[in-house]
Amino acid sequence: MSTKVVAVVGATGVVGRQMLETLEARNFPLSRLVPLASERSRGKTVSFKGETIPVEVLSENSFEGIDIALFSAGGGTSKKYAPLAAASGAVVIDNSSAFRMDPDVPLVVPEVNAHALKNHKGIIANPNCSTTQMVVVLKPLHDAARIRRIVVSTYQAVSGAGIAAITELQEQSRALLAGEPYAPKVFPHQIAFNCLPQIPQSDAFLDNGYTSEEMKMVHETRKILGDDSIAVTATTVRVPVLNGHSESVNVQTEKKLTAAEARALLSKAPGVVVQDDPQHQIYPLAVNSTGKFDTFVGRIRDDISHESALDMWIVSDNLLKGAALNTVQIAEELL
Ligand code: NAP
Ligand code: 3JN
Repeated sequence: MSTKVVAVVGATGVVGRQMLETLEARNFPLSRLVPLASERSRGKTVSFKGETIPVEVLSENSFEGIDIALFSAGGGTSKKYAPLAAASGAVVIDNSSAFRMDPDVPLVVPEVNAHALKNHKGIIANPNCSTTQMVVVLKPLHDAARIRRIVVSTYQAVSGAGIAAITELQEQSRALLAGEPYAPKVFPHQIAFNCLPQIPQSDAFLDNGYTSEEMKMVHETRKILGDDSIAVTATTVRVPVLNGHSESVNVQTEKKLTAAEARALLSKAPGVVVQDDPQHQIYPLAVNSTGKFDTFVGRIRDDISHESALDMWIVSDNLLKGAALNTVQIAEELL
């Protein structure tokens, strides 16, 4: 297998650092790693495979000689630099929402629609974390029984909102337990000991009353499963968990699928681990998902309110399968 020159744009960020760790952990065949970030990171270094590598400041000339560019530096940076990288001959795998719904850009979860990669034109999009962990579980159910409607509520960890959000949960929890005040800076309300039904925290609600995160789940799920007729409604909630997104998912299918049948299908599904023994209090937990490559599903049960629907609980490391790991898996598929 040939080795590649790989650039990571946003290498100093929460997701970028996970990308470096994932490339290393999976022994991705690279001949050179080029970590890129903003002017703020001038002089910084990253560690990779025991080496200390200087961070380079992103510029229009950063992509000469780059084979694969993994982007995780926000939508604005992707919109400006991903087309330049592609024009220089790199294949871009972009972790932002900038190109996800572009009909010319494949939106890929390898276990679900790796086939979409063959039509790429230099830019490939990585889905939103909440969508990724859901579709990796729903794909085998859709293939077996055709999903007609999904009702999902998410319980999203603060790590999805970056380093400042992680710090805010930690510091606010300590302050409140000590009886001291702590004014929110990142989130619009107290996040410690609370749940906030607004993701992302900075965006206005849309005219239809949903948030952009909720509408990402609607549109991205349909694109990845390749079926615009699936009805999807989502409520996305930030919870005081450091890492690992959890989801309560209700799935209505055209053909009746029992919980036992779903469990059997999911036990064979790639990237999925069934943890479903409620009598022994075994079900997926966010704290156990951290650092794991798999997506966990449990509490699988027949919906007592509908003759052809199932309920389940899906958990994954939002920084890994939700972001860095899926991006690296796409790069592995390209090889
Ligand atoms: P973060 O911790 O704030 O890191 C941002 C990274 O982007 C840093 O490396 C930063 O460099 C770099 N950056 C920012 N502006 C830049 C610019 N103008 N030029 C070059 N580099 C720039 O954020 P994060 O949590 O890692 O998230 C990064 C992005 O990943 C998000 O904006 C989002 O698009 C995507 N994301 C996707 C998912 C998903 O669901 N798939 C989840 C989380 C995040 P400096 O250190 O130099 O500032
Ligand atoms: O909040 C989360 O749990 C996931 C956050 C994802 C995110 C954060 C900032 C910008 C995204 C994303 O991937 O959808 C973006 C973006 O729109 O690129």
